[in-house]
Amino acid sequence: MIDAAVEQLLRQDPKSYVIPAEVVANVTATNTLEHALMVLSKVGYTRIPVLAPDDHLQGLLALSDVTDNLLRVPGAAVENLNQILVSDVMRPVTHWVDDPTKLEKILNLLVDEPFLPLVDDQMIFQGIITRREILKRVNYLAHNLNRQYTVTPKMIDTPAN
Ligand code: 2BA
Repeated sequence: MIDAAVEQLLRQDPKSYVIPAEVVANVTATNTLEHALMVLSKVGYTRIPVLAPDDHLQGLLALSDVTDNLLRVPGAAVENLNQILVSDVMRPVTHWVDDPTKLEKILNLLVDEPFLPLVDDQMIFQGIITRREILKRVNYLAHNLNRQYTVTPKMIDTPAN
């Protein structure tokens, strides 16, 4: 369980740590890997969501999924990637959240995941919650806890004489 005071401070403004869908780089499952490589190179992110035309979250695509295919055939050119679709290589989404205020789950999952997709109850993509945005909130907490709460240690160590 997260301490109530910590949770209250971390989720003071859940919107502040959700990157909305409109600004999240993505590809669709029917895009070719050539197109996906262009998108990944342009945005600079190593892993992005794969969406259906109706914005359903379908999977995740990592840069390494594309380069693995490129390097599989010695001497292959980037044009060869237009024979392969994102749907052929994308990874399933194993972790996501449907409520940005579920901080316990979010903090636990972000230990191992660089970001978590946020979806509605129909799996329609709403945005992402990244490690960076959550760390910004943790930083805020670290600097503001004692402005809003009185924090006193339960036990005070007295140095031995
Ligand atoms: P990565 O692409 O592996 O990026 C790891 C961290 O490197 C990012 O952490 C960010 O601090 C920095 N970074 C990488 N590329 C960047 C860029 N083009 N502009 C600014 N910073 C960049 P987080 O910000 O915590 O993001 C964690 C992961 O979330 C990223 O992992 C990426 O997979 C995804 N992500 C973040 N913002 C995204 C966006 N707008 N569109 C698509 N995916 C995004």
